[in-house]
Amino acid sequence: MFDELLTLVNNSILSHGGKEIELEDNLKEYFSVRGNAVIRSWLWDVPGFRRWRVTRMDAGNKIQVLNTVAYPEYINNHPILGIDLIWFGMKNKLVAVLDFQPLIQDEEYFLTYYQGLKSLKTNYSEFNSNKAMKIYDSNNYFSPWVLFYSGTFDALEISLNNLIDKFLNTYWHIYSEKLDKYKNLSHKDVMTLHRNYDTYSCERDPAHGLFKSYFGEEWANNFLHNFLFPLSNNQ
Ligand code: BLA
Repeated sequence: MFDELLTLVNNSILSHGGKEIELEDNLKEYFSVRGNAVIRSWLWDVPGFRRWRVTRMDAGNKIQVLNTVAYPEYINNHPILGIDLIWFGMKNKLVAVLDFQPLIQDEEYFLTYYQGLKSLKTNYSEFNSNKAMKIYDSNNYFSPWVLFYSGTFDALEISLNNLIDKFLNTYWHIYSEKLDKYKNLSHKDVMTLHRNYDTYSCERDPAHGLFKSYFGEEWANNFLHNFLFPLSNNQ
């Protein structure tokens, strides 16, 4: 169900100079023991970024996932791009979260990098889930303009393809703009904040149980620590 979106994301990366990095076989594609699910991942080397990963899980009418995270180079204190789309077939429930994940919660940082996201959000009132985050802390690595939908897939009135396309373009725009960059975060600060992001995300990742149940504990642990959040220090 997210195949078109996957193509859209990967094509967007390619059109910005992305080069695919070869992954070991069991990360690239892995089937569940019972053969009822497959998880595929891509790792990209993109100018301006130190790491860009994409994951697509297909468990038929049970679960569908598309997840991507882009980490800018350390010399670049731009927000981290994060997209998490999960569809639970039994409940026909869609959780869709898109954000420019801020390295810090600071007014000036927001003024520098969030004008685009702020105006995009005004056109997507459905992505304004007033459900408080339960697993994550909305004040840590989430922006005030996070696009957050939680509801049935059928109730969604907009096209996810259009939204993702606009969202990615808005993010690329930060790179092309000659805006006065935020000055108060050094290369070293960014390194620490990326490390904290991975540790924090790894500790809370609600997908760990899901991966464990489909692909086994050993594979799930390896995937979490060595692919999703390699800088996390809770190995
Ligand atoms: C929620 N994300 C979830 C949930 C799952 C995943 C299973 C719980 C949904 C529910 O039961 O309602 C799935 N998370 C994944 C998958 C991966 C993952 C498949 O990391 C990895 C392949 N999550 C992100 C990113 C963002 C994010 C990049 O990985 C930011 C845009 C956000 N996911 C996010 C949020 C929630 C969520 C905000 C809601 C959880 C809450 O209420 O705190």
